Amino acid sequence: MIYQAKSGHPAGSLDVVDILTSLYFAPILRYQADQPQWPERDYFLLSNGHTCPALYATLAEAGYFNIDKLSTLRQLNSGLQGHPHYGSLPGIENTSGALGQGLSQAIGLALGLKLNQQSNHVYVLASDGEHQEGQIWEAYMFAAKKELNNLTVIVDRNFIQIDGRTETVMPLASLEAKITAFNWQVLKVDGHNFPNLINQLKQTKTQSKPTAIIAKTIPGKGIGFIENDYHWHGRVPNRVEYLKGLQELMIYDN
Ligand SMILES: Cc1ncc(C[n+]2csc(CCOP(=O)(O)OP(=O)(O)O)c2C)c(N)n1
Ligand SMILES: [Mg+2]
Repeated sequence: MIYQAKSGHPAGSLDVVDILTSLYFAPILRYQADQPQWPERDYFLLSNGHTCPALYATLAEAGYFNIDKLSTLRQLNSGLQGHPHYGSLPGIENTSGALGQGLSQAIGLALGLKLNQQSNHVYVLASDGEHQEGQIWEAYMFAAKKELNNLTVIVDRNFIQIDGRTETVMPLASLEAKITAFNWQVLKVDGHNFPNLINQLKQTKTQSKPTAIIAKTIPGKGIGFIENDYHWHGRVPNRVEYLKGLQELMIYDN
Protein backbone atom coordinates (compact mmCIF):
# COMPACT_ATOMS: atom_id res chain seq x y z
CA MET A 1 0.00 0.00 0.00
CA ILE A 2 2.77 2.42 0.95
CA TYR A 3 4.84 1.53 -2.10
CA GLN A 4 1.85 2.14 -4.35
CA ALA A 5 0.94 5.43 -2.66
CA LYS A 6 4.62 6.51 -2.78
CA SER A 7 4.10 7.87 0.71
CA GLY A 8 3.63 6.54 4.23
CA HIS A 9 5.25 5.03 7.31
CA PRO A 10 6.48 1.43 6.99
CA ALA A 11 8.39 0.85 10.25
CA GLY A 12 5.56 1.47 12.73
CA SER A 13 2.92 0.01 10.42
CA LEU A 14 4.77 -3.31 10.27
CA ASP A 15 5.35 -3.50 14.01
CA VAL A 16 1.75 -2.89 15.16
CA VAL A 17 0.31 -5.61 12.94
CA ASP A 18 0.56 -8.39 15.54
CA ILE A 19 -1.21 -6.24 18.14
CA LEU A 20 -4.02 -5.42 15.70
CA THR A 21 -4.27 -9.05 14.63
CA SER A 22 -4.69 -10.10 18.27
CA LEU A 23 -7.35 -7.46 18.90
CA TYR A 24 -9.45 -8.19 15.82
CA PHE A 25 -8.92 -11.90 15.22
CA ALA A 26 -8.35 -13.60 18.59
CA PRO A 27 -10.65 -11.73 18.94
CA ILE A 28 -10.34 -9.46 21.92
CA LEU A 29 -12.69 -6.79 20.64
CA ARG A 30 -16.40 -7.33 20.46
CA TYR A 31 -17.47 -6.01 17.05
CA GLN A 32 -19.74 -6.63 14.09
CA ALA A 33 -18.02 -5.59 10.87
CA ASP A 34 -21.33 -5.33 9.01
CA GLN A 35 -22.69 -3.07 11.74
CA PRO A 36 -19.81 -0.74 12.65
CA GLN A 37 -21.96 1.36 14.98
CA TRP A 38 -23.22 -1.67 16.96
CA PRO A 39 -23.90 -0.19 20.41
CA GLU A 40 -22.45 -3.22 22.25
CA ARG A 41 -19.08 -2.99 20.51
CA ASP A 42 -15.71 -2.44 22.14
CA TYR A 43 -13.83 0.54 20.83
CA PHE A 44 -10.40 0.56 19.24
CA LEU A 45 -8.71 3.93 18.75
CA LEU A 46 -5.44 4.43 16.92
CA SER A 47 -3.49 7.31 18.42
CA ASN A 48 -0.28 6.95 16.39
CA GLY A 49 -2.28 7.61 13.23
CA HIS A 50 0.63 7.29 10.82
CA THR A 51 0.56 3.49 11.31
CA CYS A 52 -2.93 3.37 9.77
CA PRO A 53 -2.01 1.21 6.75
CA ALA A 54 -1.90 -1.67 9.24
CA LEU A 55 -5.30 -0.71 10.66
CA TYR A 56 -6.86 -0.32 7.20
CA ALA A 57 -5.58 -3.76 6.19
CA THR A 58 -6.89 -5.25 9.44
CA LEU A 59 -10.33 -3.66 9.04
CA ALA A 60 -10.53 -4.90 5.44
CA GLU A 61 -9.61 -8.45 6.53
CA ALA A 62 -12.20 -8.22 9.31
CA GLY A 63 -14.87 -7.36 6.73
CA TYR A 64 -15.53 -3.66 7.37
CA PHE A 65 -14.96 -2.86 3.68
CA ASN A 66 -13.69 -4.47 0.49
CA ILE A 67 -10.01 -5.35 0.32
CA ASP A 68 -9.83 -3.64 -3.12
CA LYS A 69 -10.09 -0.30 -1.33
CA LEU A 70 -6.61 -0.78 0.16
CA SER A 71 -5.07 0.32 -3.13
CA THR A 72 -6.61 3.80 -2.68
CA LEU A 73 -4.38 4.68 0.29
CA ARG A 74 -3.62 8.41 0.39
CA GLN A 75 -5.56 9.21 -2.80
CA LEU A 76 -7.77 12.26 -3.06
CA ASN A 77 -11.34 11.48 -1.90
CA SER A 78 -10.38 8.02 -0.59
CA GLY A 79 -11.59 7.04 2.87
CA LEU A 80 -8.10 5.70 3.47
CA GLN A 81 -6.26 8.92 4.17
CA GLY A 82 -2.64 9.06 5.29
CA HIS A 83 -3.96 9.45 8.81
CA PRO A 84 -7.34 8.07 9.94
CA HIS A 85 -10.34 10.33 9.55
CA TYR A 86 -13.42 9.68 11.68
CA GLY A 87 -16.54 9.40 9.53
CA SER A 88 -14.76 8.59 6.28
CA LEU A 89 -14.33 4.85 6.71
CA PRO A 90 -16.30 2.16 8.57
CA GLY A 91 -14.49 0.96 11.69
CA ILE A 92 -12.53 4.16 12.30
CA GLU A 93 -13.46 5.46 15.75
CA ASN A 94 -11.25 8.57 15.95
CA THR A 95 -9.36 11.08 13.87
CA SER A 96 -5.63 10.99 14.55
CA GLY A 97 -2.31 12.06 13.10
CA ALA A 98 -1.70 14.96 15.43
CA LEU A 99 0.18 12.79 17.91
CA GLY A 100 -0.49 12.61 21.63
CA GLN A 101 -4.26 12.98 21.57
CA GLY A 102 -5.62 9.45 21.27
CA LEU A 103 -5.37 8.61 24.96
CA SER A 104 -7.42 11.72 25.76
CA GLN A 105 -9.98 10.75 23.12
CA ALA A 106 -10.18 7.25 24.60
CA ILE A 107 -10.64 8.67 28.09
CA GLY A 108 -13.57 10.77 26.92
CA LEU A 109 -15.20 7.67 25.49
CA ALA A 110 -14.44 5.49 28.51
CA LEU A 111 -15.76 8.10 30.92
CA GLY A 112 -18.94 8.54 28.89
CA LEU A 113 -19.51 4.78 28.80
CA LYS A 114 -18.97 4.51 32.54
CA LEU A 115 -21.37 7.37 33.28
CA ASN A 116 -23.96 5.57 31.14
CA GLN A 117 -23.22 2.30 32.99
CA GLN A 118 -22.27 0.56 29.73
CA SER A 119 -19.82 -2.32 29.78
CA ASN A 120 -18.01 -1.67 26.45
CA HIS A 121 -14.22 -1.65 26.77
CA VAL A 122 -12.01 1.00 25.14
CA TYR A 123 -8.59 0.08 23.73
CA VAL A 124 -6.18 2.68 22.42
CA LEU A 125 -2.83 2.13 20.75
CA ALA A 126 -0.26 4.88 21.35
CA SER A 127 3.40 5.06 20.37
CA ASP A 128 6.50 5.71 22.44
CA GLY A 129 7.13 8.92 20.48
CA GLU A 130 3.78 10.16 21.75
CA HIS A 131 4.96 9.58 25.30
CA GLN A 132 7.42 12.40 24.71
CA GLU A 133 4.47 14.82 24.68
CA GLY A 134 2.88 16.43 27.75
CA GLN A 135 -0.77 15.77 26.94
CA ILE A 136 -0.25 12.04 27.39
CA TRP A 137 0.75 12.49 31.03
CA GLU A 138 -2.19 14.72 31.86
CA ALA A 139 -4.37 12.02 30.37
CA TYR A 140 -2.79 9.28 32.51
CA MET A 141 -3.40 11.37 35.62
CA PHE A 142 -7.01 12.03 34.73
CA ALA A 143 -7.87 8.39 33.90
CA ALA A 144 -6.48 7.22 37.24
CA LYS A 145 -8.49 9.82 39.13
CA LYS A 146 -11.66 8.69 37.33
CA GLU A 147 -10.80 5.00 37.93
CA LEU A 148 -11.40 4.14 34.27
CA ASN A 149 -10.98 0.38 34.49
CA ASN A 150 -12.79 0.11 31.14
CA LEU A 151 -9.74 1.60 29.44
CA THR A 152 -6.58 -0.10 28.13
CA VAL A 153 -3.71 1.65 26.44
CA ILE A 154 -1.27 -0.45 24.44
CA VAL A 155 2.08 1.28 24.05
CA ASP A 156 3.98 0.56 20.85
CA ARG A 157 7.42 0.56 22.48
CA ASN A 158 9.62 0.27 19.41
CA PHE A 159 12.33 2.66 20.63
CA ILE A 160 12.24 4.82 17.50
CA GLN A 161 10.52 7.99 16.41
CA ILE A 162 10.88 10.31 13.43
CA ASP A 163 14.32 11.74 14.25
CA GLY A 164 16.12 8.82 15.81
CA ARG A 165 16.08 6.41 18.74
CA THR A 166 13.68 7.58 21.44
CA GLU A 167 16.38 7.34 24.09
CA THR A 168 18.63 9.66 22.08
CA VAL A 169 16.00 12.24 21.13
CA MET A 170 14.24 12.47 24.52
CA PRO A 171 14.85 9.57 26.90
CA LEU A 172 11.70 7.85 28.16
CA ALA A 173 13.64 5.39 30.32
CA SER A 174 11.24 3.14 32.24
CA LEU A 175 7.70 3.70 31.01
CA GLU A 176 6.70 0.92 33.40
CA ALA A 177 7.90 2.89 36.44
CA LYS A 178 6.46 6.15 35.16
CA ILE A 179 2.97 4.86 34.32
CA THR A 180 2.83 2.81 37.54
CA ALA A 181 3.60 6.02 39.44
CA PHE A 182 0.52 7.54 37.76
CA ASN A 183 -1.54 4.85 39.53
CA TRP A 184 -2.22 2.63 36.54
CA GLN A 185 -1.91 -1.13 36.34
CA VAL A 186 1.06 -1.84 34.04
CA LEU A 187 1.80 -5.03 32.11
CA LYS A 188 4.72 -5.74 29.81
CA VAL A 189 4.65 -7.98 26.78
CA ASP A 190 6.62 -8.96 23.70
CA GLY A 191 4.48 -7.29 21.04
CA HIS A 192 5.06 -10.14 18.61
CA ASN A 193 4.20 -13.04 20.91
CA PHE A 194 0.59 -13.92 20.13
CA PRO A 195 -0.24 -16.15 23.13
CA ASN A 196 1.11 -13.57 25.59
CA LEU A 197 -0.44 -10.62 23.79
CA ILE A 198 -3.85 -12.27 23.67
CA ASN A 199 -3.64 -13.36 27.29
CA GLN A 200 -2.77 -9.87 28.52
CA LEU A 201 -5.28 -8.07 26.32
CA LYS A 202 -7.98 -10.39 27.69
CA GLN A 203 -6.93 -9.82 31.29
CA THR A 204 -7.33 -6.07 31.03
CA LYS A 205 -11.09 -6.38 30.67
CA THR A 206 -11.38 -7.35 34.32
CA GLN A 207 -9.03 -5.01 36.19
CA SER A 208 -9.88 -2.51 38.88
CA LYS A 209 -7.66 0.23 37.41
CA PRO A 210 -6.95 1.57 33.93
CA THR A 211 -4.30 -0.65 32.37
CA ALA A 212 -1.28 0.03 30.20
CA ILE A 213 0.28 -2.81 28.24
CA ILE A 214 3.80 -1.90 27.21
CA ALA A 215 4.37 -3.93 24.07
CA LYS A 216 8.00 -4.18 23.10
CA THR A 217 8.01 -4.24 19.32
CA ILE A 218 10.53 -4.32 16.51
CA PRO A 219 10.04 -1.46 14.06
CA GLY A 220 9.82 -2.87 10.54
CA LYS A 221 9.10 -6.35 11.92
CA GLY A 222 9.51 -9.02 9.28
CA ILE A 223 11.71 -7.10 6.84
CA GLY A 224 15.36 -7.31 7.86
CA PHE A 225 16.64 -4.13 6.23
CA ILE A 226 13.83 -2.07 7.78
CA GLU A 227 13.97 -3.60 11.27
CA ASN A 228 15.21 -1.26 14.00
CA ASP A 229 16.33 1.45 11.55
CA TYR A 230 14.58 4.73 12.35
CA HIS A 231 15.25 6.06 8.84
CA TRP A 232 12.33 3.83 7.80
CA HIS A 233 9.91 5.70 10.05
CA GLY A 234 8.53 7.51 7.00
CA ARG A 235 10.52 6.28 4.02
CA VAL A 236 9.03 4.64 0.95
CA PRO A 237 10.79 1.61 -0.49
CA ASN A 238 12.05 1.80 -4.07
CA ARG A 239 11.12 -1.06 -6.42
CA VAL A 240 14.10 -3.24 -5.52
CA GLU A 241 13.50 -2.78 -1.80
CA TYR A 242 9.78 -3.36 -2.26
CA LEU A 243 10.30 -6.69 -4.00
CA LYS A 244 12.94 -7.76 -1.50
CA GLY A 245 10.61 -6.83 1.36
CA LEU A 246 7.72 -8.78 -0.09
CA GLN A 247 9.97 -11.77 -0.57
CA GLU A 248 11.00 -11.59 3.08
CA LEU A 249 7.39 -11.47 4.12
CA MET A 250 6.81 -14.46 1.82
CA ILE A 251 4.19 -12.61 -0.13
CA TYR A 252 4.54 -12.73 -3.90
CA ASP A 253 3.81 -9.81 -6.16
CA ASN A 254 1.35 -10.97 -8.81
C1 LIG B 1 1.66 16.66 17.46
C2 LIG B 1 2.60 16.12 16.43
N1 LIG B 1 3.88 16.49 16.46
C3 LIG B 1 4.73 15.99 15.51
C4 LIG B 1 4.28 15.15 14.54
C5 LIG B 1 5.24 14.66 13.48
N2 LIG B 1 5.55 13.26 13.65
C6 LIG B 1 4.96 12.33 12.89
S1 LIG B 1 5.41 10.79 13.30
C7 LIG B 1 6.47 11.34 14.52
C8 LIG B 1 7.27 10.38 15.35
C9 LIG B 1 6.50 9.85 16.48
O1 LIG B 1 7.12 8.75 17.08
P1 LIG B 1 6.53 7.29 16.96
O2 LIG B 1 5.05 7.39 16.80
O3 LIG B 1 7.08 6.49 18.06
O4 LIG B 1 7.14 6.85 15.54
P2 LIG B 1 7.38 5.36 14.96
O5 LIG B 1 7.74 4.47 16.10
O6 LIG B 1 6.14 4.93 14.26
O7 LIG B 1 8.52 5.53 13.99
C10 LIG B 1 6.43 12.72 14.57
C11 LIG B 1 7.23 13.52 15.50
C12 LIG B 1 2.91 14.80 14.56
N3 LIG B 1 2.37 13.95 13.66
N4 LIG B 1 2.09 15.29 15.53
MG1 LIG C 1 8.06 4.64 18.13
